[in-house]
Amino acid sequence: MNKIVLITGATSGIGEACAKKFAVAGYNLIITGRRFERLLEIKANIETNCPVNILPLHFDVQDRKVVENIFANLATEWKQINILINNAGLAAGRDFFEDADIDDWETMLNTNVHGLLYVSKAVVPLMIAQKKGHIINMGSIAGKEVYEKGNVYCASKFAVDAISKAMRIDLLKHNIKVTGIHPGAVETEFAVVRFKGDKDKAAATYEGYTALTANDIADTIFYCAQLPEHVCINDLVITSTQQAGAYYFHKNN
Ligand code: NDP
Ligand code: 8X3
Repeated sequence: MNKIVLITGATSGIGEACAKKFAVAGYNLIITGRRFERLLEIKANIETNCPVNILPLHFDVQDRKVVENIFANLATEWKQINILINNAGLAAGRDFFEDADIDDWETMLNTNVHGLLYVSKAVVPLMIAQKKGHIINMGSIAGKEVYEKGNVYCASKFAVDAISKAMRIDLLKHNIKVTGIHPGAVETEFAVVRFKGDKDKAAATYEGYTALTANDIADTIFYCAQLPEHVCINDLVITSTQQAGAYYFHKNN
């Protein structure tokens, strides 16, 4: 059986690009997200070009019981997960601390932190049983530097950074690699989600410079996943050439 990669948040953006990249390399895929129609479309699209098996699982990573059930009932042939890409995540709103909506804060913490923990807790035993594995956690430049109006999104990604470091230490004895990927601005549906469908505000996020693309991040993740068994990229920060850190952009005139 080909190697299996599980990608959360594969219905758009970075996750979808990872699905395509790994499928071209012959990996079987477990792709997840809440939008089932999108998962089915992506599966059909990939299957027309690549001879791989794809299991679409639609669930909300915030729902602990559902996550536990889905992985407890995974068919045996899908249990040998080699790589987990914990990518599902979002920013909800971009507001000063005093104006921000507590529901948005809860959504971000429940998705970016709790969701990543629930999926990891379900998948880690499957990797321990194989005596190897690779977990790739999607952090952010927002998990390295706090910026104005980033408050709880930044906190959630700082948590991902800390969890990645903690996993790397605790899972060392199980031969499980842990890699944290921390991109700057990537042009995906991220900004549309953050600004709750306001396409003008979303477009402004990427104005005046060439942002990273989802494919840039998928290529980087794929590189990390292809290294020899004894090599583990721990932590990788990646930005557009026109971005340096969370604040500094060199925009076109
Ligand atoms: P997209 O909005 O394009 O993709 C987000 C993905 O996450 C979708 O597939 C979405 O699926 C899934 N998702 C969101 N919430 C849930 C949930 N509750 N349960 C299950 N799946 C969920 O954005 P990106 O591709 O840009 O984002 C991917 C990751 O990269 C996120 O963790 C984001 O924080 C991170 N990131 C993004 C950057 C950027 O500038 N774009 C930069 C740095 C990090 P669905 O809606 O179908 O559930
Ligand atoms: C997404 C990148 O700079 O909007 O994580 O926080 S940023």
